[in-house]
Amino acid sequence: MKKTFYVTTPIYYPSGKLHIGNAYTTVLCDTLKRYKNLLGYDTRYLTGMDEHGKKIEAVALERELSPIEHVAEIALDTQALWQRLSIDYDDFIRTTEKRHKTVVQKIFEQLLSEGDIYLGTYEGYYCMPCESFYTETQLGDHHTCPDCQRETSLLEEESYFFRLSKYQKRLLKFIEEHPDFITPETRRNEVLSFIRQGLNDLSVSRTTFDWGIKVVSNPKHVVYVWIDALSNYISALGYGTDGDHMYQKYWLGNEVLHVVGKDILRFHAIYWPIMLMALDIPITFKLHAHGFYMMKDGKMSKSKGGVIYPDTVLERYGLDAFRYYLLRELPYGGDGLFSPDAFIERINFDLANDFGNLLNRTIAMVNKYFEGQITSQLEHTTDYDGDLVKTINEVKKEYQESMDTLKVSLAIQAIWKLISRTNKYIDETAPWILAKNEKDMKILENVLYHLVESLRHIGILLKPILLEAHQNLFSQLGIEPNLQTWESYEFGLLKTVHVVEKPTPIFPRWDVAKEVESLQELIRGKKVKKTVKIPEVTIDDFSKLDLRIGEIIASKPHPDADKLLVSNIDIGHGEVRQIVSGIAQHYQPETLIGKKVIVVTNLKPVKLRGVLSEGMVLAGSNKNTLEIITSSQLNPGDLVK
Ligand code: ME8
Repeated sequence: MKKTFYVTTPIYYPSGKLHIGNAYTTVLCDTLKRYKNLLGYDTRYLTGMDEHGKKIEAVALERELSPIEHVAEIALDTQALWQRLSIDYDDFIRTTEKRHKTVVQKIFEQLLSEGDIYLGTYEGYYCMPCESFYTETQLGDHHTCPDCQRETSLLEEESYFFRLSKYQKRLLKFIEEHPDFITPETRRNEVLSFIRQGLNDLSVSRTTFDWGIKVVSNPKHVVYVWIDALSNYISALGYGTDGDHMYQKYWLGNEVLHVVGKDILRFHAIYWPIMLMALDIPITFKLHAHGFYMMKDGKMSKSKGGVIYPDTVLERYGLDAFRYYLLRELPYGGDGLFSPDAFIERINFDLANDFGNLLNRTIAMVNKYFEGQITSQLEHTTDYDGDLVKTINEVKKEYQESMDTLKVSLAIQAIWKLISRTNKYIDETAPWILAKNEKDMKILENVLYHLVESLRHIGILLKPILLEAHQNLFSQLGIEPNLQTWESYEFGLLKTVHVVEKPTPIFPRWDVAKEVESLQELIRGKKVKKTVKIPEVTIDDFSKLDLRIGEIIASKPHPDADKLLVSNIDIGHGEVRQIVSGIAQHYQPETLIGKKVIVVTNLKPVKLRGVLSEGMVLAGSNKNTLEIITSSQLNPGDLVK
């Protein structure tokens, strides 16, 4: 039977578009899953969205959407993003799903009936964006939030509390007895010292909003974020239901890993294991809390801007460049900078020069000297073969040790050690000199064989990391699938080589100054200057539009959207159209009556927030104002050309 590996990301808040920080954790877990697959594990990867809470409700309201509409939209966007990043997740849980709610309600009632949860009152300073209560001593000057520096408000409410204090000793003992439960070690120490200071009982319900999972036995309360959110790791496996085979297989299987950022370490290292203890569920997971990617100007936040979004980077530089940078640049245990300069330089140096060139040169030489085909010629040795093979073997060990301890950046550095060693092997053996002498042809063939064989090993190690480039490498070198496996990581298994005729570079080199500037503009939130012109249209394209004068005969606010007005417009020849326009912030409906406007009459009808719109009214705008284009002399039905 295969060993099992269950890996999870945090479930992200749909409070805005996901940024590269969120993408980092998701890519990291994807890489770990692919690594375990390479080793032959049976893997399961869970990610998802944490969709409840006051803040999400507020963001939805701001967008004039219901919370469920808002979260559904972000969940779709997020899944589309993960698809673009080739994230190989097996399940995407949303906390608004029934399968999750049922489990949370069951867990809450069980904790309540066993006395681990009790009813009390809570008073504290509440920060809405952070969804956290603080005591007065934790606040900054002017009662501001210690995390985000925004204003807090003093709230008192009835709340259920979870008896963390009861489990303090047991948790401490558990962590002390399991030295690798929390990594890195510095995080483990932080958790230990936090617990030693004493745990306060935790408020786990709210009555001040209702966008959450209701407490079954007291529905004026909703379950407050952490019991709801943390349960996702087992609700997604069907825990507590009849269909719990995934729970049996993966939670009670061989390896369970929660990967989180340092920001939510405490919740996962303290609340979650205590919840499991109270529920009598085995703590099978290990917890890894990584550091943060920062922007030059500070922290990334979904709501504050000044961040960089994965889609824009992906679109321009491609999947592998983005994955490579994320995984390579964040040091184990520490924070890292997302810097445009370093990003472009890594693509140019590591990917295009060191790696891409090695592949290109190797293929070019096999074509030039042997018409694309060579066989193993191990008896025609050079002085450098031994050291190259030694590096191939050493690097495998280093890579495996690093991956097993979640030091992915170090694993990548090990691969680049082999890439450098292979590049050096070209300099040492100087194939172009060997090629000058007929008697050295066998040695030359042996040298090229070593290069291809080394690249094959590099390809195997890159499988979890560079998803397109490793396939490209195997196909350009003509490596069969059975020699792309972990089991085939052994020098000499390749017997014959037949490379493509024309190598295609796998990573383009970029102009550093130009790219850095456009990345910086993206970060500042500006659109990159378009180098393409606005596309031209012909007179035939233009004449497809039917533009006519229309007279507004009635107008009223849209029943469900503050920004929209619904108008009835006479477009001549006895025809009246209903048209919805986004002009409510600029016009009172009654002031529009009698205005003669330009209407696009042959626009396909659509429903805008449930109201049919059969055309469009033309308006001009700049950053200060918006104005409907009107006519004084013309009449309804007159053509505009
Ligand atoms: O905390 N660098 O959701 P969230 C690296 N819903 N990783 C980063 C990052 C950065 N700058 N910023 C965010 C929540 N992350 C809760 C989780 S889990 C039961 C509930 C990553 O949307 C990192 O993994 O705020 C961090 O822990 C997570 O996104 C926070 O995501």
